Amino acid sequence: MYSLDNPYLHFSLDPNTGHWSLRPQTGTTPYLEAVRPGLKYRLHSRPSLLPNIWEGDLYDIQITSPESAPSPHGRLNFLRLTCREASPAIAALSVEFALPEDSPFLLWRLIARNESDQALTLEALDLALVGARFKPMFQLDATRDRLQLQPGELRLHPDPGHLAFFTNGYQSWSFAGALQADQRQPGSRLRRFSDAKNVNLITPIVKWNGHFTSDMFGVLGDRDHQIGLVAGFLSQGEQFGIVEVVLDTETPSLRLTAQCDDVAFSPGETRATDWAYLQFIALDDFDPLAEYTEAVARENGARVPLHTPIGWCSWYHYFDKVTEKDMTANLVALAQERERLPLDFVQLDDGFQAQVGDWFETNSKFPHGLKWLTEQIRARRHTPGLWLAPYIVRSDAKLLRQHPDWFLRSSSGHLVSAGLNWFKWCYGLDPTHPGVREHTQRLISTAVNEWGFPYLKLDFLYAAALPARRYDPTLTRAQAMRLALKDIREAAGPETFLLGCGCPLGSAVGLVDGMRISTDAAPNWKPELFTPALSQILRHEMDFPCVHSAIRNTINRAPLHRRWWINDPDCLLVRDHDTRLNEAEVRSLATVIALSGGMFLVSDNMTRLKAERRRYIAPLLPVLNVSARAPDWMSTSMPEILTLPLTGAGTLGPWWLVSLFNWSDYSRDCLLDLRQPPLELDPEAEYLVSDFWEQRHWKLKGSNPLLFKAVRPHGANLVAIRRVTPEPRLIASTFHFSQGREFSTWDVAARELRFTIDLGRVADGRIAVALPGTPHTATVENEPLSVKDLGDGIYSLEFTVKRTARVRLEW
Ligand code: 9PG
Repeated sequence: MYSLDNPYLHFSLDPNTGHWSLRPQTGTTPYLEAVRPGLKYRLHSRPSLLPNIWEGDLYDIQITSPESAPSPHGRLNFLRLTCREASPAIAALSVEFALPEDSPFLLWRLIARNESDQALTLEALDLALVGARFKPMFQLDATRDRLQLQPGELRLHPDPGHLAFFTNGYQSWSFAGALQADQRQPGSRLRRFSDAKNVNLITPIVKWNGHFTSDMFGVLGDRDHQIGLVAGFLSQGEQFGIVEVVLDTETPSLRLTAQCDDVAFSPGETRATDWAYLQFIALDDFDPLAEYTEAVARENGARVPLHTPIGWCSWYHYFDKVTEKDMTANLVALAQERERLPLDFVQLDDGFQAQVGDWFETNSKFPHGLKWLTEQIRARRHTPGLWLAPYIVRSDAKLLRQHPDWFLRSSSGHLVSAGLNWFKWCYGLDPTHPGVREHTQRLISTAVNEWGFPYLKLDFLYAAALPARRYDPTLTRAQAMRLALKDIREAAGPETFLLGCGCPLGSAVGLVDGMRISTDAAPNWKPELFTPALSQILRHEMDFPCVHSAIRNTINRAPLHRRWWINDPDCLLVRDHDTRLNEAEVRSLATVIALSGGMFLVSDNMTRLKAERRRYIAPLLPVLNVSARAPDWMSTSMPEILTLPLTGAGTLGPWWLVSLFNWSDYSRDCLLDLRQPPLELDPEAEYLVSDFWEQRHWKLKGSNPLLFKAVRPHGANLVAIRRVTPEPRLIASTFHFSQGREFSTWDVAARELRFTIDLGRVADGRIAVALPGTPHTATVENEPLSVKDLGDGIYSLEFTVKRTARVRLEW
């Protein structure tokens, strides 16, 4: 046996079979045993024949002695395996295994070589096959006898509990969340119209209960024992990487595949995969995906700007009807209010262009053009942003007539569908075509340098990666997607804020600054289209615009935030006109967006927004840079709990922000046991709970559950929970949803409390503090401040913060 060890993991490689195993240094489970690689290819001359499938029967095995080398993940220790198919060998494989010296994960990749003198096409490289469901039919030994091959085994616990799988959808809008063993992978009824957008078209459609696929990474979990396995890829530069699991027995089956898209594979050529990743985790860790998401960030040199964009977007109120006048009217409203509502970016979305594809011309609704618009925006001290969809073209665009050779086509020469969008068929541009590359780069640099946009929302990016025949036939879809994004970044320059949207996630790490990680929001809770009957048909569409699906992905993809990029949870809609969202739903959306710590764009008509609804915008600013976690992330795709531990100035912290949601269609009680992870409150201690939206507070013993009676359907609560201590302390604040992060100083002396609130905006509000005595002096910015005695040693202070406010209390 050859092995690699670090403080966490023991990896072993069997020199007789070439199969490998991974287990923890301590304990007998979880483990993977006898894991095999696999390869699928075709003879180029006979593309219609079934592919040759080589699954783990390895010959001429050679293993190099361990080597070590530095990497972004610390020093790595390597083992290399080389092997062949049974003779006559057409393909040869090497597998490189790398165990970091001091991190709890395994990395490995495959390098395939065409050993024959025939042209091949490569379909897939399987990085791992393990478990009964991915057992090969049979293998041939060197004398061509049929032998039974060991299927290998994946076991999370000796006595397995309920299994679940966290799936990450292909692109921004695609479903992400946990699925249980008795559920099916969510599918769509709109297949022909929507699959090109929302799913990786090469991934087989799985139909049984407990059979799931995921893009880039997935998490297999045993919920009863809170043990999980993260399986995925560090990058998507070479191929799109897929995780497939079957949870139908106590030992689940796992396959990791790098999709090679039938690219040409000539004699003597080699092709490597991206690095695959495995890690055992505790599902009830506060941040169980930290290690994996950070490794991906390091591998790709992720861009994470310090400042999160805050702004306004035209789409979710005006949609494609937006006019130049709507833009200027909202700009005036925003500029007038910027003291109280500092929404910096003014982002024009879809609706200005002559056609999707014909970007260099505006339509009649924008008579002054885009340069004029950015000048207007800048004149009012706002920052302009623009929506573009550079790789998708609507069937009625001029570009299709002008450059039919720029488009992705099937092997029979037909245009490849990019799905039905805006009720028209759309097609994808070939990002490997020199004409397309020149055109796209000119578009991006025109938008940045001529029109003057330092912020671009780049949408429908998946259209560059559709399965098709490409100008450069040697590139996989993943390589073409990466090329497309690199061209965009190069043309935009390093300073431009690029927001990816409709984009395969793993492809964009290191190239975009922000990424839409959610399904589109909409002014409705569940999917709606034209008529109640049609809406009913769409009710179970997981990737169709609606607030419910936007919330689901925003919660489930929180671990990517500020690691791969800044997460964009999509826009906040708070209006009470032109919407079917009720106030409970608005409150839930506002709460989830605020707790995501991500980008913050409002998409209402700002000239008509009522004061009662502004309370769902202003107190959410400034945004937190951290995101809350759902402790129930593996039990349901719609987590009902969000928790976020915070610290503050002086003795203000630590405290927890907790949100409980009622996603059901009926009002019901919401309850949380505070003794459980991640809060683990002291059952003997006393805590103060302060409800932000309802503006009330109460005391609670750690042994009592947090309980909200009769929460409205689709409704939310948001509370701060702090331990009761004898010193002067904060009870509640209406200035900021975090109830504490707005304080930049908090200094307690013998008979005095001084604090500073830093909001970066003007706000009227109220705070409650507990003090050991009644204050005789109270000032804000050296002006007298009136204090209201609420009893029980609690005092309420009402004042205006003009960006900052220094308060002093003496008793
Ligand atoms: C602009 C919008 C917004 C939005 C994007 C994206 O027809 N369709 O199927 C369709 C799907 C998604 C979609 C638009 C249309 O949304 O996510 O924020 O920019 O484009 O058209």
